[in-house]
Amino acid sequence: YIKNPSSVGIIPTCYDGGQKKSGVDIAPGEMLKAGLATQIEKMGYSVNVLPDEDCESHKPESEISVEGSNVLNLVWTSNVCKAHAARVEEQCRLGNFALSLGGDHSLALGTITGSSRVYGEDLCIIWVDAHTDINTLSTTDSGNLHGCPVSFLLGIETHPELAWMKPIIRKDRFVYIGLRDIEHKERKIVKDNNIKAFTMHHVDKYGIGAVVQMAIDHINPNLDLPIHLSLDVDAMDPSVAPATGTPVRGGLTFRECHYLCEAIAETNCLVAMDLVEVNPLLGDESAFNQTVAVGNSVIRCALGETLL
Ligand code: 4U7
Ligand code: MN
Ligand code: MN
Ligand code: MN
Repeated sequence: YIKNPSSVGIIPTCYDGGQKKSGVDIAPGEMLKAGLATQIEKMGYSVNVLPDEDCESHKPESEISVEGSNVLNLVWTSNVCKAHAARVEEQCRLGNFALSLGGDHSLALGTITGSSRVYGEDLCIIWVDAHTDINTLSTTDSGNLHGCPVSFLLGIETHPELAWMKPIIRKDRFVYIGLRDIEHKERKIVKDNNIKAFTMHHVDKYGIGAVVQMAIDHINPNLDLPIHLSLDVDAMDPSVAPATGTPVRGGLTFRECHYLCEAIAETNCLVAMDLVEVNPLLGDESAFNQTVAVGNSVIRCALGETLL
């Protein structure tokens, strides 16, 4: 695969159907309005901003219900993510860095499927989040698909509607950082499937430097495999990134999250990134500006801005 891509494809998908709070769909527009593309260009990349996906056009006439599950918007989410996957795949095939802007985290069903079509079983995933997002259709209490993408990506859950995904993500090439809000049933799934996880407890105990090092050593010890970073802004502490739908106190500080992105940039293995769950409508104007700005800032860090 191409190390150090010189072009970035920004792929906005304003999807909010994986959860119930409106506003997460305007985040890509706000992040771009705040200057993201120009900022990345100033770093020396060529930038191609793709058009926003028309999520309304993917809305089915009627939704299906799943027996034993209160899941919402399964068909709609599937349709949107399938379209998004094709766009991520295309950027990866072109050798561009594929930057997905969400939208809620259900979008990862598409982002990671797209990159995995190109990089196959080599692909390593770093999932940075307060939450494990590993509910299945039967364990989800909220019915929100943004709490479920990991179970589909790792092949723990399937549904005919999502058969296009054909997940090929290896469980030993997947790692979590930043966890602090894990549901009971999710904890069992993480343990039963032996998924490597660094919670905030580990960040406190070892420090962010050692945690990122251990995470990278686990998935990519020889630094010869491509990495996809899926970053949920709620991984950061609500004092740093307040405008998000499911904030949890005790998160990554401003520097911890930036350090994490810098350390991943330093590997030269990063091929794709998702920045999701910014909801500009939650909180006042300063919370909104702060969250959009920090989202753009961690993206630039992951692209190497702060490295010498
Ligand atoms: B996010 C939750 F119940 N686990 O399933 C659920 F706590 O993408 C939260 O990480 C999911 O923001 C959070 O609804 C999804 C809840
Ligand atoms: Mn998430
Ligand atoms: Mn989260
Ligand atoms: Mn959230």
